[in-house]
Amino acid sequence: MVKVQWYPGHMEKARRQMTERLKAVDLIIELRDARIPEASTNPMLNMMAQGKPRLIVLAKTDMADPVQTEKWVRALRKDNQSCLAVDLMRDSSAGKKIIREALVLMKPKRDKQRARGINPRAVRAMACGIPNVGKSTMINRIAGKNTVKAADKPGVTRSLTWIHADPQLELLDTPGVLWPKFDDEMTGSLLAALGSINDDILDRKMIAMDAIHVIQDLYPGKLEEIYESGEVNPNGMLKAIAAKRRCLRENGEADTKRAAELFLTELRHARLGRLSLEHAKDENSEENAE
Ligand SMILES: Nc1nc2c(ncn2[C@@H]2O[C@H](COP(=O)(O)OP(=O)(O)OP(=O)(O)O)[C@@H](O)[C@H]2O)c(=O)[nH]1
Ligand SMILES: [Mg+2]
Repeated sequence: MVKVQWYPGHMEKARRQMTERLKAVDLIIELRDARIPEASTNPMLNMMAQGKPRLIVLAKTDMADPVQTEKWVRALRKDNQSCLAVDLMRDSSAGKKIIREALVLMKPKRDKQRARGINPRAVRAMACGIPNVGKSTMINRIAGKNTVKAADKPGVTRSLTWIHADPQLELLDTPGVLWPKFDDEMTGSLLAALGSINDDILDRKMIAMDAIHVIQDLYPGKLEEIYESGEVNPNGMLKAIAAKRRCLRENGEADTKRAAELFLTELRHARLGRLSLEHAKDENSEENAE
C-alpha cells in the first residue's frame, strides 16, 4: 500500500482560523464524500468542534453505490447524529433539504429565544471537510448562484468567507483541511484515489493499484466486466487497462503509468459505475458473529 500525506502550511493556517471563527458559529456542517464516509472525516474536527451541533452531509451520492449510501446514513444517524445524503449537482432540492435540517437542529435554541421575545437571527453554519468534497458547491447551491469558486481539484478555497446564502442560513466557506497523520495508509490512498489530495505529489500508479485492490474486494467481477480481463493482480490489471484503453508505448509495451492516470480519471468521475470504496458494516453483523 502506498503512503501519502498532505498537510501543507495553508491547511494548518486554515485549521487555526476555523477554530477561532467557531465562536461565532451555531452549527457545523461537515461534508463527507459518500463513497468514503469514514476516510473522509477529519478526526481533528472532534477536537475543534467545541460541542457545537453537527450536521453530516454525504455529498456526491450520485457517484456512490446507493445501497451503501442508505446503509451509511442509517449507521451515521445512530446516537441522534443528523445526517443527509445529497447530490449537489443534479438534485435541485438539495439546498432546501440542508436548510431544513439546519433549522431542525437549531430549533430548541431558537424556540427558547422566541419564548424570551427575541426574534432569532439567521443560523450561522461553518461548512467544513476534506479538500474537493463539495463545500463551495453546496454553498452555491443553497445561495442559488455561484458566489464562491468551486472546481474539480483540491485546494481551491483558500480563505474563510461568510456567505449570506439564505435569509435563514449564513454559511462560512472554508478551505479543505486534512490532518497531519492518517491512522492507516488506506485512508490516504482512498482520499488520493478520489481526488482530495494534490495529484502532483502522488505516485498515481500506486494509488490506482490500491484502488483496483479495493474494488476487486468490494465489487468482484466489476473490473473484469469493464476491462475484459480476469487479472487478479493489480499490476496485471493495469496492464489489461492499458491494452483495453490503448495506452501503449512506441515499442508496443503497456504504458501502465498512463493507464493508471486514465483509470483514476474514470474512477473519480464514476465512469466505472456507482461505486463506494468503503462499505458500511451490516447492522446485524455483531449478532451474526455471536
Ligand atoms: N457528481 C458530483 N460532483 C460534485 C458534487 N458536489 C460537488 N461536486 C464537484 O466536486 C468538485 C469540487 O467541488 P468544490 O465545491 O470546489 O469542493 P470544495 O470542498 O469546496 O473544495 P476545496 O475548496 O478545494 O476544499 C467540483 O467539480 C464540483 O462540481 C456532487 O454532489 N456530485
Ligand atoms: Mg471550496
